[in-house]
Amino acid sequence: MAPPGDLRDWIALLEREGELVRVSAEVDPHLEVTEIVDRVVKAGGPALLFERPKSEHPLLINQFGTERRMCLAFDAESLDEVGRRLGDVLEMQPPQGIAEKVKGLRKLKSIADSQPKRVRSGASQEVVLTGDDVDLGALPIQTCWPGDAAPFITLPAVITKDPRTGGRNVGMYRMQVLDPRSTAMHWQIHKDGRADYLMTDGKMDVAVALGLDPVTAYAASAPLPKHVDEFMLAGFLRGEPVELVPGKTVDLEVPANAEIVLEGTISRDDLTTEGPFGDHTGYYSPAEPFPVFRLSAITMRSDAIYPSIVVGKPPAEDAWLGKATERIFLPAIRMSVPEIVDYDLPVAGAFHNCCLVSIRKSFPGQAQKVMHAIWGLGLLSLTKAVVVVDEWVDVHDYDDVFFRVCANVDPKRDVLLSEGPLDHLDHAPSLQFYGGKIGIDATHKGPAEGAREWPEEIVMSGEVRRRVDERWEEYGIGGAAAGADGDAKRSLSQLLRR
Ligand SMILES: Cc1cc2nc3c(=O)[nH]c(=O)nc-3n(C[C@H](O)[C@H](O)[C@H](O)COP(=O)(O)O)c2cc1C
Ligand SMILES: [Mn+2]
Repeated sequence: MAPPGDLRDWIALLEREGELVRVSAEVDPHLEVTEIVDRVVKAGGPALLFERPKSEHPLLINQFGTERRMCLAFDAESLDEVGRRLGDVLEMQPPQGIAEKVKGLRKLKSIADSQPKRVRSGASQEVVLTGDDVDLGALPIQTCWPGDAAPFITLPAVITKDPRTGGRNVGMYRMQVLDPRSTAMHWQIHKDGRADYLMTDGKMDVAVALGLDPVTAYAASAPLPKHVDEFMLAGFLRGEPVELVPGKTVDLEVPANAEIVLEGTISRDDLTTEGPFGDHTGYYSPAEPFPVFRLSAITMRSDAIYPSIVVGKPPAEDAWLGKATERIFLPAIRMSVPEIVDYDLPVAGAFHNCCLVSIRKSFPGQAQKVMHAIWGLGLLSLTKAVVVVDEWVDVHDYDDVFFRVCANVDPKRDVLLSEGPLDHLDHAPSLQFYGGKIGIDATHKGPAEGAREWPEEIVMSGEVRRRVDERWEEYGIGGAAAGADGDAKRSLSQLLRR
C-alpha cells in the first residue's frame, strides 16, 4: 500500500477504517461547524464530511485529528517511522557489499521519485471559472470563531515562485475572504511565501490548491528551508511524485489531483486589513496589514469537496500536523545537533512556545550549546522556552520533565535568559516579533559547571524488579505489574532510537 493518491482515495480509506462520519443534516459553516468539530476533536473522534454545509460543495474536516489518522495518511505504523524514512536518506553512507548497494539504489529511487512530474491534464481543471464566474461565495468557507473578521480559507497550499531563482514554495497560510474575487494572504514575517513576495517588484502570480491528498496537504505546513520545494518532500514521503499541470491564468504549476485551485495575483502595494482571527495560540490575532490576493480563476473538479480545519485553543486538529513535523524532522535536526536524543513540542505550548529536549551530554555547557542551536535552527529559532534534560529522561513524559526541572535546577546557575526573534502571533512580548527567551538546564551537572558532587538517582536493582515481575500474581494485589522495568525499557529504547 502507498499513501492515498488524492482526497477521494483518502476519504475512501478513512471510511473503510471507520474513521469518517458523513453528516447529511444541513449545517452552517458560520460557527456551527466549529462547535461540532471542536467537540469531536477534543473527544478524539472521526473525520467529518458535511454533505450539506449550505453549499453545493461538501466540507471535509478533522481529517488530521488523531495520531491514527495521521499514520494512515502516511501509510506508516508511527510518525517516527516516517521520520526514519527521511533520516535514512539524510544519513546515507557509501554502501558496503551487494545487499547494501541494492538498498542504496532503492533510496536513490525514492529521491528520484520525489521530483514533481508535469502531466498534461488534471482533475483539478475539469471546471474552469474565470471573470464574473469566479465566486468564492460558492464554497462553504468557514467563519470559525465569533470574533473572526470574515470567513477564512484555513487549509490552503499556497504556491509561489522565487522571482530570482524560479524555485517553488508551498506554504499553508490562511486566507480571509474579502469579496467574491479576493482574499487576504496571511503569510507571516518569517515565512517563505512572504519572502518571495518581498523579492517581487510589482505583481506576482499565486496559486492555491485546496483538497489535496493528505501527505501533500501536510507538506504545505512543513518548515523546510527556503530553497527546498515542499512538493518534493510530499513526493518523497508518498513514494510517488506530485503531478502538476500548468495553471490556466498564472505562470505556475498546480497539483493535478486537487479538488479546487484558486489562481490569481498579489501586488506589492495592494494591502488590506487582515483579522482578527481566532488563532492557534488560543487567542484572537489582531487585525494587521497583509497583501490582497486577487483571483483570476477558480478551477475544480465538477463535484469538488472543500477541505477545512479549525484552529483555536489547543488541542485542536492542527496538533497532529505539528506532531508530524516534530517526528519527521527529528533526524534532520540530529544532523546538525547530533547530541540531541529526542525532543517534544508540547501541543499546549502551541509548538513554538516550548521545546523539551533530551541530550547525550559529554562536556560542560552542552545544554547551553543545544539551547543556542535550537534558537538558530529554522522555525525552531522562534522557540521561547527550551528545557534540556539528560538522555535517559523521556521528553514526552511531562511529569518526568517537570520532576527534573524542579529537582535539578539552581535557577541562578541553570537558567539562561536570552533574546531573539519570536513568533509573529506571540502576543506576550513587549515588541512584536522580538523578545525574551528562557533556557532551563535540567541535566545533571558536574563540578566543571559549578555544581557540587551530583547525588545518585534512586533506582531499584534489576534483580529485585525481575523477581517482583515474576511473583506479581502470587501477591494477589491484582492489576498489571505496574511500572516493572519501565525505566530500563525507556532508556534502552532511547539508545536504540539514536
Ligand atoms: C492549519 C495551519 C494554519 C496555518 N496558518 C498560517 C498562517 O496563516 N500564516 C503563516 O504564516 N503560517 C501559517 N501556518 C504555518 C505554516 O504553514 C508553516 O510555518 C509553514 O512552514 C510555512 O511554509 P514556508 O516555510 O514555506 O513559509 C499554518 C499551519 C497550519 C498547520
Ligand atoms: Mn518553504
